[in-house]
Amino acid sequence: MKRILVTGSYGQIGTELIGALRKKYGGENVIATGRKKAPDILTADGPYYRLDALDMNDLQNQLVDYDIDVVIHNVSILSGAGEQNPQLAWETNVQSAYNVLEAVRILGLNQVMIPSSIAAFGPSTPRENTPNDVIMRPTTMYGITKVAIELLGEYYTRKFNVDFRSLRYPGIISSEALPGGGTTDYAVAIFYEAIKNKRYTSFLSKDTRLPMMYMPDCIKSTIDLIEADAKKLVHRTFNVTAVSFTPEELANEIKKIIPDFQIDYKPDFHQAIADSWPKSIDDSVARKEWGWKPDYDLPSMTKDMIKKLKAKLSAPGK
Ligand code: AKB
Repeated sequence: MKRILVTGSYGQIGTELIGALRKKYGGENVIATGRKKAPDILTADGPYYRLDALDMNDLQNQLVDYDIDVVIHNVSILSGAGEQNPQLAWETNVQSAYNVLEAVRILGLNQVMIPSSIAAFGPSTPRENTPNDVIMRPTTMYGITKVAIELLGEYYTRKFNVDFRSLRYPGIISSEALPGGGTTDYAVAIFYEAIKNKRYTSFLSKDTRLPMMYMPDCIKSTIDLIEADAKKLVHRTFNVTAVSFTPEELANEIKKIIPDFQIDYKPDFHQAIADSWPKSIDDSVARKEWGWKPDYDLPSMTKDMIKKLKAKLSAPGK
């Protein structure tokens, strides 16, 4: 049985990952942490601790007190927010990841998982079917921090035998917690607006193709990688994806369920970020080394997302 501490747990991924981890490993064995006061969903069936991952003393104390084996370090400033405040993005993303890696090394913990992103690629990377091992020269601060974290984690594996693992998440679509400050966030906001107002203005142009994944696949990939046999891992950082689509294609899929939905396009500063990222991802290395396979495509994701969000938004008080 593992005891897992998750940082940044009230974010888009953490909010749903905590529930899935608690179901699998038991509520008491999954410690949700974050700087803010916990939302109810994170305190219902397990511990929550207010932790700033930049506070190395507190971080190490909690890892010892809770007798942790595995850390999932989800703290991150995303791409759009990172361009608004690059200094904060560097400090938050890289310094906290360094603290976590150091704490895992010093305390001899079993494993650390720190997500990366398709943002780790840049304009000189091939944009179609981007391979796992390829030139990476990102032009956003967020992307630069993700490359730094990948390299740092792999260094800790080579040099100190730390079991570091990382997934390059594409855009994640989910109905529980909103993402904040990302470039792929449009693919979540569009669903809220389609249900509430039947119209949406996209900050990306209609033909901007990006790799994406539905939350159940995101959670599955995360748990599958944590559980993967270390002996089978040749790599430590993995491309993962499920689908690639444009805002126009997503809008057309939504229109099949909400026929009077309308979309228009007003690209803003996010467009340049998206234009520097892959359009589609080759995740064959993850498939080969630990059996990755997504469950959702664009139609099945759209159907499930609208069903879940309609139920959520019609609940009392929403
Ligand atoms: C973002 O848009 O910044 C993130 C990401 C792709 O890592 N969702």
